Amino acid sequence: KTGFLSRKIHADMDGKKTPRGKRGWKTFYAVLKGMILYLQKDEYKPEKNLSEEDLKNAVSIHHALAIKATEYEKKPNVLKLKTADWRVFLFQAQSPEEMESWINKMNLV
Ligand code: I3P
Repeated sequence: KTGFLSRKIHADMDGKKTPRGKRGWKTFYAVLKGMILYLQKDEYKPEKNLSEEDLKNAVSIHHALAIKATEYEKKPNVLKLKTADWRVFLFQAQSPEEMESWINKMNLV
């Protein structure tokens, strides 16, 4: 699955709240491939390799849990992803259908 997702990092690897200055929203072209969610700066181009930045932003969704972020009311279509290493991300999808679809696909692996 691919599509645009805006990401907010809510908690870091230790489960602690992400510090101020690093809590902003950022839009990526997301590619869910196997157990990895790639968050790329630009739309995928087959002739181009992933940049170092893209690899750093990739998230393992093995043993992760995706749910609708019902408690987050500032933006619509936001899902919450908790990873196995205790990170927490918010992702805003482009429609309610897209959000549901991302949640289902993320929880499938
Ligand atoms: C954050 C940025 C986010 C905001 C967050 C701020 O600042 O303004 O948009 O989240 O608030 O800390 P920075 O870019 O300097 O990290 P919201 O959009 O959800 O308000 P928060 O700390 O209450 O999460």
